[in-house]
Amino acid sequence: MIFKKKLYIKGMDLKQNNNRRSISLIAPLAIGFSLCACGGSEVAGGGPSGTEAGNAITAQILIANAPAANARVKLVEHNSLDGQGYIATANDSGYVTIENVAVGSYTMEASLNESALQLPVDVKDTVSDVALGQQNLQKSVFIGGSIADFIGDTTESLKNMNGFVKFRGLDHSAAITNGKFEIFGLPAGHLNMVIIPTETADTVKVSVETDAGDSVTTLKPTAPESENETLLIDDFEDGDFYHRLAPEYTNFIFGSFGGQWAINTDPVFINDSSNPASFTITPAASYANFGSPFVAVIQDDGNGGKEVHFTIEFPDTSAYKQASAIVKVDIGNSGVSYDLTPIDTIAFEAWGQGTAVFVIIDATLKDVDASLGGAAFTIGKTSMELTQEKKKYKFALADIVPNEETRKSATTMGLVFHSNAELHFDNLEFIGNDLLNIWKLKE
Ligand SMILES: [Ca+2]
Ligand SMILES: [Ca+2]
Repeated sequence: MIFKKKLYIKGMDLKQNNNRRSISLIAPLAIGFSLCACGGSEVAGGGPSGTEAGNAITAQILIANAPAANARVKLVEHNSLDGQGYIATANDSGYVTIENVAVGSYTMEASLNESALQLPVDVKDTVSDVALGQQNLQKSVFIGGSIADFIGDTTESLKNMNGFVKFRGLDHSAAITNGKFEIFGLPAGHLNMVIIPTETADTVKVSVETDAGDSVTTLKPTAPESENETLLIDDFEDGDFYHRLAPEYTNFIFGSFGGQWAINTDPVFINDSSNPASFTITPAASYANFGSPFVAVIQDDGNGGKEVHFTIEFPDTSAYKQASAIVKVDIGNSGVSYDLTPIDTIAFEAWGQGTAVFVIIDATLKDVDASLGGAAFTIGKTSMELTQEKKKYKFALADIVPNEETRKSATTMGLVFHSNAELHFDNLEFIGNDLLNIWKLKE
């Protein structure tokens, strides 16, 4: 069941706006509709209109994929609140035809027993037919209960209000008595509901999204869909080896902050051509670069910004089968784990050549076999084939680390390589809710 609440109250307050009665809203619509002069005309289901001039709306109404004989069909102007319109009945084969329909926008509702459907129908001219094809009835929807509960408004006058509930474009209405109402047999889908008090208050409009068979008693205003926030972890524009939040949320210790980027290799040798166990990283990274070898691989992105960009060549793989390299960032302080629960999705741009494995690591894990090296601390991973074209990756944290408890302790994330590669990398983002809590709860 999906609820989307679009509630507004005309004027500011239901209690105080006594002057603007609902009739002022309803009347123009009612007048507009009366020009249609079509209410109540019943057209039996049957064949096409032959040589007669005029349009026809045709459909075959089904229930569980069988003809819905005698289904009641009504065509109501889509903004209308009075439920008046064209009426027809499906024949034994479920076919229904409504002829000579005035130009306009309508909602077609079909119903049979406890099933119903609604369809928007646009009639653009008075000569072209509108064929709606086969349409299946679905279990209808119930809306009811207490108006105050339904719209989540505890205003006193609403609790005991009297009035009517109506639906735009549909022939459904119900009385509200002492704040209570019940409507059965509504077609599933988007329902534009209007609450019209008999006195002392303005109309209230709500739109309700329903699925077949729903029983709706509240719009659940307390649970609006929370907007996800996106937190940029690093875009490398500052050219340093800390992620963007490191200076604020990590400690300055041993001459530097946490939240550091690094490239680590196993075996540990880099750019030593005399050592057969050495990796070659280009541009050449060394500890001479401002204290971190990582700074060297932050390069111009060709569009006025910066990105991580390097190639890595592995040592002789016949001698070092287990060789690996990782580009990684500590989430916070070195050696401290963080609860990643606020993260829904981890996103970044990556492209280049070769295979990378995106990993999440908890280096605080104790019960691991030290001989396995850093890989033993991996709590989640997913493989990615780098493409020549820039690509935005989005990984749901729950997919990478399915165990909820495991997500609560992580130190590091990064990309692991097991063979030669070229990597472009930029714009690491966390997407979720209350993302700063990852760090704040550790303060
Ligand atoms: Ca960038
Ligand atoms: Ca940075």
